[in-house]
Amino acid sequence: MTADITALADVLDSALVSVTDTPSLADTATFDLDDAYAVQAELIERRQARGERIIGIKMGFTSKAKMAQMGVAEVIVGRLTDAMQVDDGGSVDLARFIHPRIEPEVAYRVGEHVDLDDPDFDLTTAVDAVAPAMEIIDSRYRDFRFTHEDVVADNTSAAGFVVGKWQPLQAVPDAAVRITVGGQEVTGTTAAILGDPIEAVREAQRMAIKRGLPVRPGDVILAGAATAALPFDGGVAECVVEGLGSVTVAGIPRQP
Ligand code: OOG
Ligand code: MG
Repeated sequence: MTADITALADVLDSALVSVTDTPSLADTATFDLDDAYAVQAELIERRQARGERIIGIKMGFTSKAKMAQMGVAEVIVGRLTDAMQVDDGGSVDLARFIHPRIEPEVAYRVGEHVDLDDPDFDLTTAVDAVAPAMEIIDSRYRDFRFTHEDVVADNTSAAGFVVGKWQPLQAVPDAAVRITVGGQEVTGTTAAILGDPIEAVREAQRMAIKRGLPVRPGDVILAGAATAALPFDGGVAECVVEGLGSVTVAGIPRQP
């Protein structure tokens, strides 16, 4: 039997809109990775119908720390919309989320020339800026418990992100990374991201072509977290990437 893409998208879209978790889809439905990307595409269409704009893509599970924390060992790709973006130094109402976590990211910006249809095109030479960033992830699944297919269907837990000041493109193959929030701190290195976060851009190109995701001038590409994510229950979260500077966001705690 083929998976009912619309029915699976219904479950995840209502979890998103009602800010209520849902059990893993894989508990009760059979669907493969192609189905999962089809569910993700349908969810994105619904967001667009509600007025959101696609402004980039995000890579996931590009580091061993993330793979180990979440139990998925495959690289995944999801989409970023304008409604997810929070200004650097800005604040975000955590009541928007079910059980938000925050993680350090490296962001790349796509330059003017991009053509995924050209076989000689190389996205790593088309990015023109790099910045420290953070991602707020908010799995729609209960207790962040999901399979590889589940998390792809759920647009890779994408919920929010903040990009620091864009810097002229420079290599950051082994830059120290630190994220602090709510008295907790995690440190790591950008080398944890596929050996060098620019490799996540190469992977983004490969997966965007395979999954038919557009990549346009000005788009943001998140390379994937170098460390495990931290709970984001309120207060200021800060991420510092050596050589790139810092980025902050304040979380307004949910009212009891
Ligand atoms: C899935 C999202 C993974 C990353 O940076 O590895 C991700 C999750 O952890 O819920 O964004
Ligand atoms: Mg991430």
